[in-house]
Amino acid sequence: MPGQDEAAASRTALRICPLCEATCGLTLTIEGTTVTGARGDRDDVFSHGFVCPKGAAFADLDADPDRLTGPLVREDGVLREATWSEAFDLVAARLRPLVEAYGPNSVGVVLGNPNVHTMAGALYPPLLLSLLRTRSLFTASTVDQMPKHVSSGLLFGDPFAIPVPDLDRTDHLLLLGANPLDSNGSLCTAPDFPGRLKALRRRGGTLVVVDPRRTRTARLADRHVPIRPGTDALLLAALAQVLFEEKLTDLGELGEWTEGLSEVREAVRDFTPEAVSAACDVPADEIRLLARGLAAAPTAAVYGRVGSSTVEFGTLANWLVDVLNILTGNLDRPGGALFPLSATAPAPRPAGPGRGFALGRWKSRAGGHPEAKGELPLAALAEEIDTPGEGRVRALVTIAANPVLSAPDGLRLDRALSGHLDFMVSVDPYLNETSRHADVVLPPPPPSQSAHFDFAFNGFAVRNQVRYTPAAVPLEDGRMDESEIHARLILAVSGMHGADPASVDDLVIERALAKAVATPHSPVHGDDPERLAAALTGRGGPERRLDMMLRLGPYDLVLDDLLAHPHGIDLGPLRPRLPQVLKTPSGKVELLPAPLAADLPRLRRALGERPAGLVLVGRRHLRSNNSWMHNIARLNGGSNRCTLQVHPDDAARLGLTDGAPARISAEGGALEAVVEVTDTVRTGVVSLPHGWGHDREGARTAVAAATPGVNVNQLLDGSRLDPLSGTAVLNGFPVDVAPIS
Ligand SMILES: Nc1nc2c(c(=O)[nH]1)N[C@H]1C(S)=C(S)[C@@H](COP(=O)(O)OP(=O)(O)OC[C@H]3O[C@@H](n4cnc5c(=O)[nH]c(N)nc54)[C@H](O)[C@@H]3O)O[C@H]1N2
Ligand SMILES: Nc1nc2c(c(=O)[nH]1)N[C@H]1C(S)=C(S)[C@@H](COP(=O)(O)OP(=O)(O)OC[C@H]3O[C@@H](n4cnc5c(=O)[nH]c(N)nc54)[C@H](O)[C@@H]3O)O[C@H]1N2
Ligand code: SF4
Ligand SMILES: [Mo]
Repeated sequence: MPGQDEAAASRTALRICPLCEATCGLTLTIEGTTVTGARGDRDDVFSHGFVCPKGAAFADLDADPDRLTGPLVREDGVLREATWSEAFDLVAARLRPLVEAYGPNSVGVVLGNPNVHTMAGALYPPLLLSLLRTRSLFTASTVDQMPKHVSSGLLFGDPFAIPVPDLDRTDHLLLLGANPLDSNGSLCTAPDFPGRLKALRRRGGTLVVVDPRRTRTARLADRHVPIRPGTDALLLAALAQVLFEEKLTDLGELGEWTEGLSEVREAVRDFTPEAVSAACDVPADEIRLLARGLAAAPTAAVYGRVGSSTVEFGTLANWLVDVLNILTGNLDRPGGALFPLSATAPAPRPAGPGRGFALGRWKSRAGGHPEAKGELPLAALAEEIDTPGEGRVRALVTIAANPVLSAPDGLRLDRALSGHLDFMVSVDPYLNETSRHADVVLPPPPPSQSAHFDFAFNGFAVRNQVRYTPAAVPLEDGRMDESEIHARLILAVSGMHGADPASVDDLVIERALAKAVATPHSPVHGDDPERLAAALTGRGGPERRLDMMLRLGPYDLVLDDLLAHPHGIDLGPLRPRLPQVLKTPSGKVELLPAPLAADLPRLRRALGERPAGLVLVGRRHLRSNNSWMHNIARLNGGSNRCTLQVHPDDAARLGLTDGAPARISAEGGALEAVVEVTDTVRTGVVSLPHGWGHDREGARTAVAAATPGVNVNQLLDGSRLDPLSGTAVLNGFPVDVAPIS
């Protein structure tokens, strides 16, 4: 009976959602080998059943008919289907000789956001980069969180020592430039962020939101401060100034682990509420109230994200966020901002001085931009390709990246990719605005066919926990696991083409164990690396590496523990970790590092600056994710549209009409978008989302192409950067808007 067969073929499987940083556990419904539905896993130890519309659309995303099913190679200018061995043969034949002829920096590597959402993206790029030895590394960090890495590097000596707000226990959250009700949170992994904010309000806590738009998050707050874009660093400096002036600083036990307090007091002296008020467009009295509220709360956390990062003073703002947490004694205490400890982090070293964090160790060839964390600004990628001269980037490897839409001046990059490269390879499931330029496209399988572990986000989670989900359905015939794609790519570009891809994992395991047995504080110190390697369990390289990392980690866990607990293992609330996390030369929190002090005069000059006209900010929509989810009909449309939001007063002044097109122009170019008149944006500010502009020929994303929208980053020419981090200024840049008659 067919009915019975169908029932027998229907089953469920667990899968951690890879679509945003919240890392919710999903229960997938599967018929045969097809995912037909997804709901929140109620037994997940961290997400407890939460799911958002993107996670609920997992089946549609997984089965998108526009996903590439096999590799493509370019022949006579046209991309055609190819076998995997043809594809890797071509990479080895074309890319390796360029490295040999022009040196390692002639190969650019671009790593995009989804690398932090795949196991392959966490496990393989470090080896790729160490074997290629290229300094031409560009990632999504320089259009996102690099200011945080730089400020953490300087303050704590470790760019990954990023404190996260203790959402579930804090009494007071001051949130700047983040809209977790739509983004579901970032550098603060918290499934059901909305529920956690509501719980904060319910237990009598206070939520303050600083955002030029009255976002869904702002609507939940006790107080919304509609700041003028780009001025968060001024506001935060004034908060610090008030704390000093009114003797509200109280470092508590942190005092012992901090140096430079009086220097900071001196540094913020000029930034009084009266001095910053006009630039921020926030009344001085209100700034004083904000500072007093922060100081008076039993526990509090200051947290800033994209809107205080991709701005002119991004690194200063990110630094001041932590300075305020320190001045109020809230860093590293329950209810404040704490450092998570993930299960795959190396076992903590004993406290003591470290090597610190160096900045600007080399500069980019064309623009002279200083490196940060080994990376060059993504905004400088096009000029590194199209500026002639020695050391020019001639070949590009893009992995899970769509810089034509995500970085400033996509048209220039478009031209650089099509006209100035000798070779390009993309690891991407789609043929989109960027990968359409590649000579070889290597598509990973849909997420249901991949295992999942959050190497990155467990380190930024509001609760220590660990979860692993093996692939929910077997790898389809003709597909290649993304880990194997990465391993074969590494072999092809490093002169080892044709070797067994398993040898890549063996090499990493060998290196890691050799280091661990020689490290005094490692749990395997003095042990025999060969015995340890033989003891690793797991089917295949990635699982064996996960097992190894767990064994070398802080919790005495092995892979089998994770397999025995499919809904995850809770490792408890965040705990204080100072001074152990510090790796500064002094072994202390260095409160006023020299590079930040040197950037303060620039901030001081901003006290007197006022934009003559409008400035533009971005926004995110709950049913979008950067550039690559507009191809899912269920997520596209409705309120998820690429409209220019304008305040009614500005619309009246400029003669703009709701629903009618307008022309937006800025230093990098001009665009046309439909106006949406709404008082959710403040006056003087317009908002256009990013990730749109799906009208390029040669891309294969039919649904997205039907409502393409425009690429907001085309308004930029790539020259506006936060100087310390090389991060593009994507928020708060000047634009002109006029009606189109
Ligand atoms: N104006 C403006 N610009 C912005 C932003 C903004 O707020 N405003 N935000 C910035 C931020 S925060 C970020 S992180 C960047 C993101 O910038 P990018 O990382 O360049 O872009 P994404 O759209 O996230 O997608 C990257 C690519 O990954 C592919 N992909 C999806 N899943 C997988 C997978 O499993 N494996 C592989 N190999 N590929 C996959 C997609 O098809 C897509 O081509 O954009 C930035 N750009
Ligand atoms: N639905 C959805 N979720 C996502 C993504 C997505 O594209 N869509 N992208 C993911 C990625 S890659 C990231 S990095 C995270 C980002 O997560 P969030 O940081 O929460 O992202 P946004 O929603 O862009 O929030 C930034 C806010 O800053 C405001 N803003 C702009 N300029 C300023 C300013 O100068 N000062 C202040 N105080 N505010 C300002 C904007 O109005 C906006 O509301 O989201 C992730 N989750
Ligand atoms: S909140 Fe993020 S992780 Fe959770 S279901 Fe939605 S997209 Fe997936
Ligand atoms: Mo991001």
